[in-house]
Amino acid sequence: MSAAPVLLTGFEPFGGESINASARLVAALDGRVVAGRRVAGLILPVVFGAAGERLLDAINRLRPALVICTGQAAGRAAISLERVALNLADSAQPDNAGVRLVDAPVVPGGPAAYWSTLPLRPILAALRARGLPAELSLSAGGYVCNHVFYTLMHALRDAPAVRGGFVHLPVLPEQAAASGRTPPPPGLALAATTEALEILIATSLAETPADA
Ligand code: PCA
Repeated sequence: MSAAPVLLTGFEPFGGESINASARLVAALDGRVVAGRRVAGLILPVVFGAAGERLLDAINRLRPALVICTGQAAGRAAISLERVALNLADSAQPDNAGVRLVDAPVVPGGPAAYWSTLPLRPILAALRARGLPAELSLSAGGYVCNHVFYTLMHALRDAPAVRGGFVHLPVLPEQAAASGRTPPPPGLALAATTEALEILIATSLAETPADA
């Protein structure tokens, strides 16, 4: 039997854009072998509820050893390692199905929050050692990314051997240039985010106990 894969997710474009940096990242890494495990890429809809359902389907089907979800956060200058998933959907922006949620739980009756189970400090150190811009982040926001992050951590709550977490990415340089904003948002090249995710996956697998 081949080793359990790494599940890597990104999102379709949203907010009127034609590109999502996280989808490009997933396309670049899908099928690659990192630290002995195949990366299985999955693009999620930017839709409350449906995104989480697609993620859970993939987890049940693939039985991954590690799950990393990614999304784009325009305005961030560094690869943001999200620390905490909140049981809250609250956003000014409607999702791609036109739904806007305010003060809504992700899982009714669920705990207020879950911590990421990725080894964030070793990942941060490894990324910085390679000259890649990275930071710890205290909030994944109240939109679909946090919704997916909470759905993931809730699903993994009884599977301590499977680490999971969420990473926000800056936009790509071409998105920054096309934004029309002055000043443009900071951009980070696909080559850099791809290398960063390989490091993140390898570090997460290396920090997982062998008997897990
Ligand atoms: N970013 C959004 C949702 C999809 C994405 O790539 C967010 O930060 O919630």
